Amino acid sequence: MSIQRSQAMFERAQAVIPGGVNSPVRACRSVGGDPIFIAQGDGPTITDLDGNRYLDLIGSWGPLILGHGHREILDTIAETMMYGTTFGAPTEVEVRFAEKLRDVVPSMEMVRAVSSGTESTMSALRLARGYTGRAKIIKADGGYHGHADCLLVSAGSGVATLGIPGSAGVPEGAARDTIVVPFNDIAAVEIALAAGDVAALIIEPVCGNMGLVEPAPGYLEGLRALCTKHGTVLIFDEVMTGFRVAYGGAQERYKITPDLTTIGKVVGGGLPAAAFGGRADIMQKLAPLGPVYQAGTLSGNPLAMAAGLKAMEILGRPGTYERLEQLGKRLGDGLLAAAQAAGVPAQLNRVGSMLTLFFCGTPVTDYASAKQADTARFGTFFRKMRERGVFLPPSQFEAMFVSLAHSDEDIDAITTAARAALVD
Ligand code: HOZ
Repeated sequence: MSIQRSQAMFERAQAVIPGGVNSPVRACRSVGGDPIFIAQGDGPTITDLDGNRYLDLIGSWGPLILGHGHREILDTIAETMMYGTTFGAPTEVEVRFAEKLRDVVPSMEMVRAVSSGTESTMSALRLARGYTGRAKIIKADGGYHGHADCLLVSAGSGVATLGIPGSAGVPEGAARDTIVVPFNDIAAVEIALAAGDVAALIIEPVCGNMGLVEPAPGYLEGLRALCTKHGTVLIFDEVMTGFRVAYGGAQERYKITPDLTTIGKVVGGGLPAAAFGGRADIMQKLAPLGPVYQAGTLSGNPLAMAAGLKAMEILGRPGTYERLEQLGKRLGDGLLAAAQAAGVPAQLNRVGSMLTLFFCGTPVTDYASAKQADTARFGTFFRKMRERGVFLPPSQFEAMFVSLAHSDEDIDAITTAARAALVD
């Protein structure tokens, strides 16, 4: 397989874009080899500049739960754009988007739309601090909530992928009020909350940014009870899990009601949209009603709202999440069987259509155990899968995403490729 055109484009890109990419993990540094440049997406596949076609398990890191180029989404965008692309003034579609979110995720009594997951978590934290009058926040070791200063502490995703402890440029003061606890360790949260001075606990209810890690039974219930006891705002970061692990996200799947929710990816239907929302008494602290400032020129952008609303409508059709569960299970079972057949130590963590194959012999329940995985083996696996026409996330510490556009045959082709990649 030749990737000559991608390589030439990567050369050009590096002259004008730092590292040649607009988001670091895409550079494929931790897995070795050059990135491919994408020319086109179609259903479950993407095609690169050299004409190579791949079964895609990134799905733009989660948003494309319907696959690439879904006809109804494209038609919606085309129809909407004929009326204009942005106004910086309210539109009806924003109201319908917020109403839909509230209907599907009832804890989001009020909603504000933003343009990215990072904006949603950053804004939710400021709101929680403004509401409580407290400064401290708690996050999980290896939890990733976008790249706001106070959240780039022991963060997962790209920071974990590149093996760096945090980020230069984050002032000491911005990180001083961030308390880090191990995921799935309720006792650590209890200790951190004891002084009663924590504004918010922000958590991915299913971690997706240290690879996929499921909450232990009782963990989310424990967080809910402790936050209520200490007057701390419980924020579920459902940017990855929203409309993914269930229609109503992880909070529906695990039956836990957070105070605030941040959501993104799927809710933009492939365009840049995200939102945060929650208890009306907290949300009413936002300007112009309250003293907490938050704003954005492209917030509630009509194209993104319309695409997201259409995606949410399509996902509400009968059988959607059963099908995603079947596909996810088929892939997870197939990948684990491939590793077992090859005699490679592996753990398969999966919730619905999100999954990670960790190359290690012991269960992965938090960031410390995720870091036991053999990242060199993952790099080899990534490259061999790409040579066989399967596009995996280029990091051991990210999740694979299955879409409704994948067929059983696609999944079987992926596991067949894995069998070959793991023995060869
Ligand atoms: N690392 C982020 C996902 N967990 C975003 C990656 C990207 O878009 O390149």
